[in-house]
Amino acid sequence: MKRGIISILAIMLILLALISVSSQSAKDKKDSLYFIRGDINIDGNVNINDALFLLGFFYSQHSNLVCEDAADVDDDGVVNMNDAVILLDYLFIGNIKEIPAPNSKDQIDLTEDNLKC
Ligand SMILES: [Ca+2]
Ligand SMILES: [Ca+2]
Ligand SMILES: [Ca+2]
Repeated sequence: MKRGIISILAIMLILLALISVSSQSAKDKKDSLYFIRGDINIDGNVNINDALFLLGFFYSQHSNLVCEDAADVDDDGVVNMNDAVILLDYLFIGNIKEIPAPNSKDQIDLTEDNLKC
């Protein structure tokens, strides 16, 4: 009888552990998936402040990228000056008509890379 209760308790503990692990990985996935490309300062909009934020990241030691994926404006898997140039072109010149997904919260990054977000 006692053994039966211990077995049930053990199974419940294992189930609880599995539930917490799976909800944690779902959360990690969500955090890494949802961003807006070009919204480099993560305020919900893509505008001049994002280009300035990226330039500040390159030229000052004081700013950090919260989401590297959002700063990878051309989605080539690397964050560099070209991303700032493309963002400025998209915003002000218009040769770049659109930047790769995600452009809103209901889209995801369609390409694999080693960037963190
Ligand atoms: Ca922004
Ligand atoms: Ca890039
Ligand atoms: Ca990507």
